[in-house]
Amino acid sequence: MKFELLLYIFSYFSLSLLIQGYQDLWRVKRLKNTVYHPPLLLAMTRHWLSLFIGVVAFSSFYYVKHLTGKEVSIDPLERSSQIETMVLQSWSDYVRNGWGKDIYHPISHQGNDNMAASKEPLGWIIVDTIDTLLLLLNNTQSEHRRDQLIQNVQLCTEWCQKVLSYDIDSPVNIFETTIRMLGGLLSAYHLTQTTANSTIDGQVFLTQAVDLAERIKPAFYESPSGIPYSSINLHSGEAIRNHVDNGASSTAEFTTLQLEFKYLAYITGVTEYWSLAEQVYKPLYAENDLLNRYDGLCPIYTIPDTAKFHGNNIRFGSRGDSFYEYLLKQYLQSGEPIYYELYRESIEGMKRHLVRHSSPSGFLYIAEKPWGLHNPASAKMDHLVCFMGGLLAMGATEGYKIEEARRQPWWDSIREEDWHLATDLTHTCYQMYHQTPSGLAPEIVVFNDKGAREVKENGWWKSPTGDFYIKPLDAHNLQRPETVESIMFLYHLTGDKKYREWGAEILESFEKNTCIHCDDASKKAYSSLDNVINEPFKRKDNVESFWLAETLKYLYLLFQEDVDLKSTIFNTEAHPFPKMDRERLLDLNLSTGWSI
Ligand code: DMJ
Repeated sequence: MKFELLLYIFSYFSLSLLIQGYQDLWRVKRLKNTVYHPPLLLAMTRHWLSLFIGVVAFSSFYYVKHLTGKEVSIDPLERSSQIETMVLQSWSDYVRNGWGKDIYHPISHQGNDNMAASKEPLGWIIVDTIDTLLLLLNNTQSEHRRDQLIQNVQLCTEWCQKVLSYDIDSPVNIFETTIRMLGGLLSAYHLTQTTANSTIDGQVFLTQAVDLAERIKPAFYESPSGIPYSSINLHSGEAIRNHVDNGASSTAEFTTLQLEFKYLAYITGVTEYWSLAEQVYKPLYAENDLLNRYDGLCPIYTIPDTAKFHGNNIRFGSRGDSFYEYLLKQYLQSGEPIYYELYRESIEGMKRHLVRHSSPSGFLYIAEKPWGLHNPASAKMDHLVCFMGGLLAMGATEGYKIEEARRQPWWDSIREEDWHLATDLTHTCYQMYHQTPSGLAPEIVVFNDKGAREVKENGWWKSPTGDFYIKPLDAHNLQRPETVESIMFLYHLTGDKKYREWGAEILESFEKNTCIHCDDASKKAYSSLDNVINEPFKRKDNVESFWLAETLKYLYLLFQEDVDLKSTIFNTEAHPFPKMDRERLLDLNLSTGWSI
């Protein structure tokens, strides 16, 4: 704020200097009509100098106002306790008014429901949140909050012991159930085994995880290609095709099960979990000639029976995103080189076909190819794509701090290029928050890019810099994590406090514009937003489990010290797993079971 005021004053003076210089110039020019007349030269110099100062001052002002962060306090301890309070408020509201339900409406406290059609709970919110509570428990400086956290972890543990049963007689989505439930149980188990707090016995989480995995397992045996259909009945083991899209499964869905099943194989020694999860890749790459015909970029649907792609829609947003994420993360988790090579191919494909820039600021974004690789791009980008900043940064550095990574023998110009894409994309995603009136990003934006096909229509909201638009139906905010996820990775890989400032600014916007009962600490909770543009920002009466599992967790990690990204791999739902030990992998005979 102070800096902005200074720039205002500076701009004012340079403007008056400019006017004065212009008057002098005019006066002297009228007197002597020669360019070499000394007073004329002086007046001209004054004129051009003031013009130059003015331009610099105005552009700095513009830059400060639209492209950099607002001044926010970034005391990490203060921020950590703020986030602990937000987690506990959001969570306690759920415990009071929605306990045990998979779907929760924080405004009405009504219409609570469960994910499975049979109405039995899967533990959607409870299981997804346990490791966030454990993480806070291990780091909080407050005695009072520590007690609250212990009580709540115990509550969850008891619920998992006494109430939770995955013997559910109705279909559930394999991907969502794996990343949230299997992932949540495994990371809860991992954290209870490795943290100082031994009061929690995490065995129940592993028992439930094994039971759930056994119930999902038949899905891998059902289709001729080994690619699972999209759902499975957890009681009968019947796998069920997607009812729409010609029975196609989302490509990102069956390629986002591997970290969880491989980690389970690593804990239990059951190699079947490993090989089943891995079996999807060979047919996918072979049947589609994915590296040659598609440059490593997948259309978002695949027919499970044939392993062939369905349609031409290629994007890093919904249904495409975590295919790329799990290629890299499998390499980081187990060190299998094939997955880095495949990731590399995809990223090079992305650079060749999808990386573009907006006008006028040149924000880097990842475009879509809805009509196939060799047809025009669309300038639309889902907020979901914003995880790519963190992923590219991790792919370049493998979790080493950037300066250290640059000294490694494997560092090269390609990684340097990936690194720059990572920082530029994260900046773009930050702008998607910074430029809206609520300070929160919408679900989807369309970039101002004449070279990409997306016709601007009346009624689209235009960002202050003019770089992106928001369509009325895309203006909601589900409290998604992807931008703060990338910001968290970039902070710990660089130590650059700018990232904490960005994170603090976004945190403030969540705090201010997604709270409900905002002034009553005993009832305060948080909810999604209907619209990030029009004030007052209307709440949506909906909270997704990833608000507690991911968004608040990544924000919390942003303000912790010494987060070791070399030894932790976050699944796509932000559940942390440990990097696998090579010796143990060899002992258990767990290794890549296929080649290209
Ligand atoms: C999460 O459930 C996972 O990150 C998934 O991969 C896609 N995104 C949502 C949160 O936005």
